Amino acid sequence: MNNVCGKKISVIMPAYNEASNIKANIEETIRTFDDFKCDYEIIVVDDGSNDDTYKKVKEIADALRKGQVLIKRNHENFGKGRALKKGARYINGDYVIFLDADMDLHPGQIATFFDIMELTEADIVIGSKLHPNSHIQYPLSRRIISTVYYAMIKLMFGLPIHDTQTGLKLFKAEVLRRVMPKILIKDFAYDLEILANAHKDGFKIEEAPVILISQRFNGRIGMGDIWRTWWDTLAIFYRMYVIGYYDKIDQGVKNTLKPRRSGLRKKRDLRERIVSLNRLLIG
Ligand SMILES: Nc1nc2c(ncn2[C@@H]2O[C@H](COP(=O)(O)OP(=O)(O)O)[C@@H](O)[C@H]2O)c(=O)[nH]1
Ligand SMILES: [Mg+2]
Repeated sequence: MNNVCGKKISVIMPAYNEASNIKANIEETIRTFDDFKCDYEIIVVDDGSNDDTYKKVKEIADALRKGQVLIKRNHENFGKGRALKKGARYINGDYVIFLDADMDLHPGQIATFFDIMELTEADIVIGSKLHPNSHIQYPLSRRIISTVYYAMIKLMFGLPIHDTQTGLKLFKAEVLRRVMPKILIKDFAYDLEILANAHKDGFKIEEAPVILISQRFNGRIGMGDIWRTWWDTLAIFYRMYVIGYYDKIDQGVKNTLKPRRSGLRKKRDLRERIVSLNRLLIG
């Protein structure tokens, strides 16, 4: 972690109806990053909450030094993906952290993420509930659904990861500057859209263990959400390998950023994915 402390960290915190805990959670995040002795900013995106989330964050932001906590707001609830995309427009840091506002995942864990980034020379380190060293209460049903889903993702996108959805992630800022303008999905599978594009663009992704304190397993995620995630996953595949949508956006954006290894070749990649899918579906 010491090696990054000359650099600036931007924390993007999407928040939807978090009024009851947001103040304490931001204060805890501030304490954590003060302890790291790094330069940081916290960008809270209030995602059209219908409680006092915005008001509470504004009070904290106004009481602190300018720029330490920024509050941005969607006037309607557009979903977490869109909230993250909005937050990414305001980053000033060299590193960017996605941190859920509900603090199920304590931000102190990010020190390990930075260590993994340094050791493995990764561009992105994502928290993974399925990492062997993770401490979580994860119901067996969710574990099975996740395992099947990530096997599919490996086949479809070649993504070498076991969990896209955990709400603690670390990026080098250039990854997001390149990838976020391409993101279309607002509420389901936006993490996959970000990571699949980063992987395709040649950025290296590693996983980190997480300690998850409590999660609303049965609260906000239902069967409908699982189907929507699956449809969104197919839509990402279609845009990436069938119509080449993301490549077109790349060509349209004047981009000076160069990923470290060249992106996967589209045709060869598509062929490989289709062969693996056929093998899976037909046997
Ligand atoms: N569910 C949900 N969460 C949102 C939305 N926009 C922002 N968030 C924030 O995203 C984070 C994760 O939400 P949560 O429901 O806890 O999801 P989970 O931890 O993946 O089960 C929380 O900090 C929410 O406040 C949204 O539209 N829906
Ligand atoms: Mg949560």
